[in-house]
Amino acid sequence: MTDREELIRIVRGDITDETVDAIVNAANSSLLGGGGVDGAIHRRGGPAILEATRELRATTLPDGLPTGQAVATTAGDLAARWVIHAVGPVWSGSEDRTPLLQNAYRSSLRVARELGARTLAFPAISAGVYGWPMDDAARIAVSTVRAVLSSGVGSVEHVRFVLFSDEAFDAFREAAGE
Ligand code: AR6
Repeated sequence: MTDREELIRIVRGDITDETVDAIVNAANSSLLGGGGVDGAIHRRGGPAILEATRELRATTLPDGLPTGQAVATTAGDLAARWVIHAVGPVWSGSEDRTPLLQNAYRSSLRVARELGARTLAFPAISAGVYGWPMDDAARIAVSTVRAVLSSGVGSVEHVRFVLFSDEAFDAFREAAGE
């Protein structure tokens, strides 16, 4: 097994069941919740997460969090220390927004590093409500995270992509070369 294979794992499941230092949320710019994985994280994590994001909106992020950026809060009742809220781009057929999706992953890893997080779980950012084709979303996710981890900088030792559907699981395994 290579170092790279030990760093990244592709698993099928519900990200709110993960026990990791930080769970990444596919949030929106409002940071005030939504459907999909965002809804699941807020439901399972309890009101402390919304309290924390409201506080961010009232202080440092009055206009919300721009696309491609990430910010951490408490993880409330989840089995994690932090939730890192990342905003992926809405998919567009007319404009290549790949750099914004890459930024959502890179920003999450940067925030994780600042926190000193060692283990991290990601969902398939932008591949649900935001409409990104799954195969492409998976390739961008895996290659971006690999590139950051292989630079060897920072605290993150293990990244789990936690995929909710067979389609997503298969796409990420393919992207990871498994
Ligand atoms: N665990 C892991 N993955 C999940 C879970 C879960 N519990 N629930 C859904 N997914 P989405 P987006 C998968 O729509 O496309 C929200 O309303 C889902 O099947 O959650 O970035 C936000 O507030 C899909 O593969 O995120 C934003 O408004 C993937 O997670 C908007 O949706 C991402 O789907 C963000 O859209």
